[in-house]
Amino acid sequence: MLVKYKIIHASDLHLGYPFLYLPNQTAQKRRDDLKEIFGQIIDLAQAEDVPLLLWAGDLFHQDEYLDEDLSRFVREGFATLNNTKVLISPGDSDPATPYSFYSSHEWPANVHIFKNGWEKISLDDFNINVYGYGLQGKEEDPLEAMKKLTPEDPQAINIMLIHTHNEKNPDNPIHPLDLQLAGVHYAALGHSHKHELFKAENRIIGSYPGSPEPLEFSAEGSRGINMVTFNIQTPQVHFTPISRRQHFNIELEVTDIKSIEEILEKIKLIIPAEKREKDLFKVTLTGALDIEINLNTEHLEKAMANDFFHVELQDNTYPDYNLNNFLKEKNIKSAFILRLKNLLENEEDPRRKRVIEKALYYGLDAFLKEKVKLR
Ligand SMILES: [Mn+2]
Repeated sequence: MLVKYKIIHASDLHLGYPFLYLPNQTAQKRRDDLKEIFGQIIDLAQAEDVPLLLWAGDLFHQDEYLDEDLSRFVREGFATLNNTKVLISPGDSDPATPYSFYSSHEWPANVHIFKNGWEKISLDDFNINVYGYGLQGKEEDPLEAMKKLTPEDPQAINIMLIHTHNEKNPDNPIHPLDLQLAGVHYAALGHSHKHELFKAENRIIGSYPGSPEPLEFSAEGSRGINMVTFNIQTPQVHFTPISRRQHFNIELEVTDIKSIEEILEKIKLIIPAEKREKDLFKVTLTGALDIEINLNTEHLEKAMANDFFHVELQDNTYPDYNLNNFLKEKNIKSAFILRLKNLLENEEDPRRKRVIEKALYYGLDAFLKEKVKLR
């Protein structure tokens, strides 16, 4: 008989994340968002009556201190899942050290935390074996651990649960071959904050669900968790968006803009009101800025603060000086411009180019305004 069921595969919520790039109050709201997302995952597990909730590490972000309330909140949440076995493989942000929540707190009976090398948990009713491996410190190499895994029962659905952080080789990506060699039907992975599917011969063999809520500006788009079903031993992965807010990086070209007010208007025009109140925006101003405009990003951010959940500005503009006109003058100013233009043309490194560009405009500020505006 074919039993129809779904399992949840989630990872990298990073509860307690500091959000250091945000003002304190906003950072606190974001930490509350993470708790809310945790609650949503619990609700989903209940609504879908999942027999398994797999957590592939970095549930907590416990770098500096342990928040007892957060631990209680999570344990109470898991305890409400009467029909669900919760399996956790700790990650590099929440390794199962002797002082971690995982080792020092009492967890509900339906929760199992992997922290002793490879362990197997079987769900006999569903013919599922989950092989889990938890990180206990930051020095372990999950890839090496994978090589030691040998699933015992080829008739069962064999799942591997692991957080793939690799201290010695942080950029070493997981290769589908690594997963194939592990000999499992589905690798429930954690660590990458971006959703990713791994396939071999057109079959899904593993996946990163990614972080269910974006943590950084580089994480654009909606984020979520995996709902996994099995057709005998073949997994089907349904990525389920769940994130509360999104990050947007927006560029605004200011070349034809005549005032600060116009910049504000343009930003509001690009970003609809409902998104302003909800999402997080980084607006990068580019192009030639009218030299009459006195741009102070901090003031501008304050002027917009009431209309936005979070907005920050990056000033990448350059002053709209007419260099060709200056060059006609044949004086110390034109000699300065000529010298720096020369340096610019001969420089290949984009970072050094930007430094020379800045020097050029700082110099011109000094010549023309007798005051240098840092940018
Ligand atoms: Mn991680």
